[in-house]
Amino acid sequence: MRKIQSSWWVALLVAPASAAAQEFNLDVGDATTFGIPSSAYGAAAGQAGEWFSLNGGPPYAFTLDDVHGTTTSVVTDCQVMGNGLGDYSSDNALTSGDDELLMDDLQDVGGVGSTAIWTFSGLAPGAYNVFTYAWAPDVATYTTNITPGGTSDTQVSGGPWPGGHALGTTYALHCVTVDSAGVLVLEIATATGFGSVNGFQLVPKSTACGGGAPGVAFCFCDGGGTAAPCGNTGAAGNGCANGSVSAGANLTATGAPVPDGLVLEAVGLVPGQPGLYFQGDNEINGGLGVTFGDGLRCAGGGVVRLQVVAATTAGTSATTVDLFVTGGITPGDTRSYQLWYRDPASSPCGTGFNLTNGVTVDW
Ligand SMILES: [Ca+2]
Ligand SMILES: [Ca+2]
Ligand SMILES: [Ca+2]
Repeated sequence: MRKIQSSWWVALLVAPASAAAQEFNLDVGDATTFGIPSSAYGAAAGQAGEWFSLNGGPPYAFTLDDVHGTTTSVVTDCQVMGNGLGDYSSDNALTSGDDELLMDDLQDVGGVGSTAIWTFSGLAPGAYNVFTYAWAPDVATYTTNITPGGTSDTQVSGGPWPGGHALGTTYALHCVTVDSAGVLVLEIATATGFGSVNGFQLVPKSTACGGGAPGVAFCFCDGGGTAAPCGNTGAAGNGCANGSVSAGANLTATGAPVPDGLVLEAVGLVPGQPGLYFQGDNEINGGLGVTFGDGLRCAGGGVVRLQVVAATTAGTSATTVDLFVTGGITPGDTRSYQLWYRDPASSPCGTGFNLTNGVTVDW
């Protein structure tokens, strides 16, 4: 059971100032027991800076300070439909430190059927990564749905404490484009038990949501960089020639990097043979790669094995895992990708394996 912990507030009007900086760290449902996190705390977004307290229950009407501690002209409002309550806190036994200060206090959205409509007004137009913390410290089965206004992009969040922030468990992540009206709306609805809103982070993006090419290809075995291991040069833009495709295999990235829409796709593989999609922190040898098996290894450093996928009879494959989660990505990271694949019967150089070109993605 939950109950209201602190009374409603009347917002204090603060003089508006700069509209330039639009990075916000917001702690919702602040209780005396669990104050705001330290300014060193970046949470899931990796965005350190001042945390601003949104407390007192609906309508949570405040004029926000940004992460630099500067008062902005951005104001918040929260309207609740259903049996929504107010501030609530519960000391989850597994949370501590700054995680606890953000997550162990929250807005109780209410029982199933209740929705909290959060509105942020006065934002600078542009694309934002919006982190909505929605996790119940008291009951692991409680879950919350988060949907940006005017969209059907609902994400669910909740579950046992994962030991740190995890997409889909402690938070939802949406890329939202704010137009010239400067308004961001989030509809936060109870999915099971009681819904929770622990806080928000708004992180401006330098690129549009889902716009542009999500990855940049590099490290080609086409004679323009590191030489093919045994004269098995591939076509322009591809990896080295394999036993099935003399042009070599090609890797591309499609979809939106954030939150979780990115897919890696390869063509020109040896039909039916498995390949390992992997991630590295760096482009090797200045992006030219080094000889490895029948091909060039292009991505390296902090290697993460993402997924093993068998090529189709047409010599194609694609990832199906969530690359954001599997790769342990924080928005703003740059990572390089490549596919290592088997060529056991027809390997031109006799090593039995080969690789695609590399692709680098700015998340
Ligand atoms: Ca707090
Ligand atoms: Ca705790
Ligand atoms: Ca909180």
